[in-house]
Order: sequence, then structure tokens, then C-alpha cells
Amino acid sequence: MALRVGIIGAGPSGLAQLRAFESARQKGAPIPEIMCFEKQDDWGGQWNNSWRIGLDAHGEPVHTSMYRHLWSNGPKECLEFSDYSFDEHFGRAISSFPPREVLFDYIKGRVEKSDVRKYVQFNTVARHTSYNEDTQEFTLTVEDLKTNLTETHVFDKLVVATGHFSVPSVPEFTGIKTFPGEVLHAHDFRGAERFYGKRLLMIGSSYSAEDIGMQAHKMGAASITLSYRTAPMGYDWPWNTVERPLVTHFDGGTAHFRDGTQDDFDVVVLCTGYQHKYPFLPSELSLKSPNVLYPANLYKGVVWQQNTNLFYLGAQDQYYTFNMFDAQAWFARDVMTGAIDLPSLAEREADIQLWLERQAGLTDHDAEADFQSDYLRELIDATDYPSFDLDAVSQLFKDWMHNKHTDILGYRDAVHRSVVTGTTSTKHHTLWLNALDDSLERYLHGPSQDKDTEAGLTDRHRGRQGNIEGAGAGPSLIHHAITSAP
Ligand code: FAD
Ligand code: NA7
Repeated sequence: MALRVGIIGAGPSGLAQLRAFESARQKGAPIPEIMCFEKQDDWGGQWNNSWRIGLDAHGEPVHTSMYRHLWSNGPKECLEFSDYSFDEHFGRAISSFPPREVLFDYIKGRVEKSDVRKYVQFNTVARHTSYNEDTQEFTLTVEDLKTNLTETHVFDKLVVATGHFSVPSVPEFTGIKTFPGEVLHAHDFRGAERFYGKRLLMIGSSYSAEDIGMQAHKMGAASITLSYRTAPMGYDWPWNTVERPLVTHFDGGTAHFRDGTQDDFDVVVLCTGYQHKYPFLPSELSLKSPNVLYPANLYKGVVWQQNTNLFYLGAQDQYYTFNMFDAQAWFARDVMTGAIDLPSLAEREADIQLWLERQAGLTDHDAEADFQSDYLRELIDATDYPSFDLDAVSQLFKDWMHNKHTDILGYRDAVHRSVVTGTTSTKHHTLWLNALDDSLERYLHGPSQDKDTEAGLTDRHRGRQGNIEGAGAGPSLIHHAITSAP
């Protein structure tokens, strides 16, 4: 009987698993029976964004945390598939930090070419899993969200590819109940236009706080205060943005901070991260971890320690994304088919411990990027995933982080060089700060949106020296830019 493989989720990780098998098939290898279950009506995971918040049309929790104006937060050269380049997809060089729709198009391009859609059951949510130790089989119950009918399927191998940036971590803050304005988590943020003229308090000091904060600045927020628990991000923020230690409590619209300062706000955005949550798995198969580069209990970051028929993809915190999911999927495929022999439980544990020890000693972002590059190197060396220059990508990450420190509003205007094709990206026709139409069409074919706003841009940068009262250029500029966009 052919191996039966179940994949839960058709985001970039689940698609990487489909692509890994397809790549083997093209080389003449026998392919297992594959079924992939995706609760949304299309693939792409986070990149398949939605205007909805809370529950979707079927009453399921909305998966995506992405927002309208999201652009890649790292250089696309760091996530490029090594078997499907950006040049191949777009037929020409593009810029290094494309908007969401452009990256979504790229992800879809590879799988559309591969004819793997037939494996995916859309609008189908995984509900429950059990494992029979005697037969070594998983029984997975899924529900068709359109008919509400449940089905059970039996698999020899199960791949969990449901992502871990969808279920918000929402801490309690004393007195927040008395806050009269809007309080939301980053998961429910869809666009910053409504923050025009508002005083924002963002709690958290990572990607979401930084990017939503700067989106709000771009859309004319009056002020942005970033409240950190452990350490400030320390960027050279624009004129209306400050970092403060953690909020101790709220008193109506006033937030009090650990350093004894206080301020009044209109909106609170909790950028406090996400939980690993796998409600369709029994507790003994369910990963429990903070958002770290090397979650414990996964051999090579992929294989569940106590049950090597279970695989997790994309469970790490991510410098690398699409190409890392590929490397993991290729590795998982080869473990499933027996092309890779797993060492003993004790040897696997020792390997995990080595990574965890190294992780504990990481002191800065540069070291973290090197750590994940080395992790990827091991996976790629073990499989036939097309190799690429990981040291060069590590350097790209370091250049990117350096650029962020030099210019947090301008790092997305930088160009980087692909390690897959050697192509240097183009300079985009519009500076990120001025771009208000983030569509694929505008990105690929539209005229510059910098027209008439260069002077304003300069004003806004100059405004860094000023104070909030003196910073009226922001909102009026945005209004001008919106009305002058063709
Ligand atoms: P996801 O993309 O989360 O996909 C998981 C899939 O599983 C979804 O389609 C979901 O519907 C499905 N699913 C979940 N539960 C079930 C179930 N029970 N049954 C069936 N299906 C289920 N990465 C970058 O490279 N660049 C960026 O700029 C970037 N920006 C980001 C911004 C935000 C706000 C967030 C949240 C993430 C960002 N990321 C970015 C990281 C992003 O998570 C990865 O790029 C990628 O989407 C992860 O892929 P995944 O397949 O592991 O998970
Ligand atoms: P992250 O990167 O997991 O960061 C979560 C942030 O939230 C981090 O700064 C945490 O501070 C902070 N946090 C968590 N709990 C609390 C509490 N209780 N109080 C205060 N601060 C808290 O999540 P993001 O949403 O920024 O990014 C997730 C992905 O989305 C990422 O991959 C991007 O690509 C987009 P800490 O530093 O731990 O003290």
C-alpha cells in the first residue's frame, strides 16, 4: 500500500510540502497518497489576506494577521525559492521589498506551475486527531465548512503546517478596562488610515509594533508610543515616535509607564505576539513553545521527538521564510520515504540540546541570522533541495538590519542582490513612505507615486527634529498624496 500523507494547512509551508513531493515525482520517484486540508477557500496562508476580523464567513477564527498596506519586512532575496526565482516568475527584475500582493503572486506562481492544487481540499478544517500506537496510523477528522459534514481519514504520516502567527497573545493590563478608546491586537489590524490624527500606544517591541507603528506614521497618526517589556528597539524613529518602558497600568485614557511617566492616548494596539495553538491535536502531539528560533522537541526543527511520523513545518521564529519551509519540507519528505534514516531518540535529543544551548547564547540579530543560516545548511545538505549561498544570505540579513537602524522609514527603498540568480533588484518607482497604492498592478506597471510629494517627504524627515505640535505636515501631506494619486 502506498504511504498515506496528510498535510494540514496550505500556506507557504503546506505548499512547500506539496512542492517537495512534486519535485521528487518529476525525478521519477513514487509519490505517496497525499491529502492537504485548508480551512480557507484559497491557498497562501497569511498572504491570502482578508478584510474580516474575528470570525470568518463560516464562524471559524480568521487566520490572517496581514494588513492592506503590508510590504515585505525583509529583503525578498532572503526568502527566494532556490528552484523558482523572482526573475523566472516576473520575467524581469523587481525591487527588494514588494507589497503583499506581489509576494502572494510569487508564492502562487510556483505551485500553479506544479499542478498540485488537486491535492488540496479547501474550506476544510482539521478538527481532531488520534494516533494508534499499534497500527502507527493517524485518524484525522476534518469538517467541510460549506456542508458541515465531517469525514475521517487515516494517514501514516501527518504534517502540521498551520502557522503560528494567528492566535494572539493578549495580556491583561491593570485598568485597561477603563480605557475609553479603541483597544485591538495586531492580529485584527487591517489598515492605518483610521489612525490619522490619533495618539497611538503600541505595546510590544518586535516586527508588529515596529511596522504597524510606521504604517500609522505614514498615514498621519499624531503620535506613536512604543512600550517595551524587555528592551527598546532603538531605531532612529521619526519625529512623532518615542519608546517607553512597559505600561504599569491604565487610568481611563491615561497610560502610566514603568519609568514613572504618563501620557494620554486614543488607541492601544497590543503587538504582543502569538501563541502556538493546535486545537486539532491531542496534547501529547501538540507543540508548546514561545516564539523562538529553535522550539524544543522537534528534531531538526521538524520531526516530533516522541512520534517521528508527525512533522511540523514553519514552527520557528523566522528570519528565513519560504526557502526555509522548502528545506524543511524536503527534509520531512525524505524522512517519510525513508531516504533519510533517523538516529535514535537519545541521539536526536542530544542534537536538539546542542541547538538549544547555542540558541541560549544568541546575543544579537546578526547572531540569530547566522544561527538560522546554519540550521538551514544542515537541512539542505541532507536533501536534494537546490543549494544556495547561505553565508551571502546571512550577510543580506545583516545589511537589512543595518539599513533599518540607519533609516527605519527608508530601508525598504534599498536594493539587494539575489543569491539564486545574481540579479540586483531594481529601485522601485516609488519610495515606500510615499506609496499609497500597494496593488500588484501599480507595483508592476504604475507610474511613480512620488510625484508632488518629494517636498513633503523632506518636510516629514526634517520633522524628526520637531515636536508633535510642530508636525502638522504629516496629516496634510497624506491627504494631499491620497487625493493626488491617479
Ligand atoms: P501560514 O501562512 O499561517 O499558513 C497556515 C495555513 O494553515 C493557513 O492557510 C490556514 O488557513 C491553515 N489552517 C490553519 N488551521 C487550520 C486547520 N485547523 N485546518 C485546516 N487549515 C488550517 N514573512 C515574510 O517572509 N515576509 C514578510 O514580510 C512577512 N510579514 C508577515 C507579517 C505578518 C503580520 C505575519 C503574521 C507574518 C508575516 N510573515 C512574513 C511570516 C509568515 O508567517 C510566513 O511568510 C508564512 O506565511 C508562514 O507560512 P505557514 O504556511 O507556515 O503558515
Ligand atoms: P513577536 O516577534 O513574537 O514579538 C512579540 C512582542 O510582544 C515582543 O516584543 C514581546 O516582548 C512582546 N510581548 C509579549 N508579551 C508581552 C507582555 N505580556 N507585555 C508586554 N510585551 C509583551 O510578534 P510580532 O507580532 O511582532 O511578530 C510576529 C510575526 O509577524 C513576525 O514573524 C513578523 O514577520 C510579522 P519581549 O521582547 O518578549 O519582552
